[in-house]
Amino acid sequence: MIEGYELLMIRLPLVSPFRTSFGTETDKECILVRALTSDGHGWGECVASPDPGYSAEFNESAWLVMRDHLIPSLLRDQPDAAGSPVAMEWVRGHPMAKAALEMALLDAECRAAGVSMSRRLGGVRREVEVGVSIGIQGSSAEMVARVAEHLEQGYRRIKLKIEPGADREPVAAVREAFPDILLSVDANGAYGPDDSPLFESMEEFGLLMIEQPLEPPDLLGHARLQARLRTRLCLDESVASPEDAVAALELEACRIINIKQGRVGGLLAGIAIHDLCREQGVPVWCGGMLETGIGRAGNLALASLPGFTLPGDISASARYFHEDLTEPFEVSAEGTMPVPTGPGLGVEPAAERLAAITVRQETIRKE
Ligand code: OSB
Ligand code: MG
Repeated sequence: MIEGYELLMIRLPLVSPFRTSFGTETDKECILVRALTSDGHGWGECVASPDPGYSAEFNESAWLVMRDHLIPSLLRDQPDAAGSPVAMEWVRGHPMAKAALEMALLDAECRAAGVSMSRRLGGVRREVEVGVSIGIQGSSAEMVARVAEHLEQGYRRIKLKIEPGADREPVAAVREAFPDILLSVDANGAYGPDDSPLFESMEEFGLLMIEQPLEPPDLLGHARLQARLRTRLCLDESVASPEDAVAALELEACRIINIKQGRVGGLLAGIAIHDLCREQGVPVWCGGMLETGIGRAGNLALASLPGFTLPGDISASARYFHEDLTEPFEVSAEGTMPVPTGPGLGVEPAAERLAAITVRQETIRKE
């Protein structure tokens, strides 16, 4: 039985500011959820940020919709983890809030059954290939230096954030310094329909993909751009559900999909997108949202599924935090990370550490 949920707002300083086309983050501030069940507890991490810059959700909206709408539905309907998306379906939108609650139920069930999350989701790998996402830097020279550091650490794929005014030049500099690496760019929707010449001019860099060049709702624009390019487009923000993935593939708006469990409404929805893409021979990879060790453990479990054939944005704890919330995740010299094998997510935040970074807490219990 689901007895309640605990909501925790936490704040962790980032080792360095992370700049994207939609803003700069200096701290990781997010909601952790703990499902309290008669069989024990389970953790989930909500990938929303303080501001609605990446998508419409943000921490306060997620907190309220969980507290006042989603959790009361789960307490009333008492679904198992697999049934939780249906119990939450009446609430329109809010995929990140829903995903966090589902993750906590999955973790609780897996822990109680002594099964790892990877196994539960259908994972087939014990370790996954990982990449790193590098924020916009002050200069091309700094960008090249950041890339060099991460290549030395073993990362298998480098992704550069770009925005108008910080695109061709830093990418050209990195490509010149490292002619053979797997290199991609992510615009977080910062460009418009008039920017196809820019992307055509970047064909010469042999990019692995261009992630989310245009605004999220613009599937038609992505389809038109993809038709003009050899370089593959990858959608992130545009795919907020399995139905969006069906539409994107049918419209040929992309040739690769970035799967983030939070953005698509949960790990189970992530599996649905994975399965669809696998049937159609479309590569997928696991995106990231600067998660703490809890969310990272979920990402590793998801990335262990067979269709995740490109390195994910799953980097070492040290790339994000001086001290993670869980045991630190590390990247091997070969650019891989082990998939947790313990029950559930396979991680448990240390109570003292958690208390030190919690800025707000509320528990919602079954009456
Ligand atoms: O667009 O993939 C993105 C981080 C926050 C919000 C959006 C994105 C990102 C990243 C970082 O690129 C991925 C990570 O290392 O977690
Ligand atoms: Mg992205």
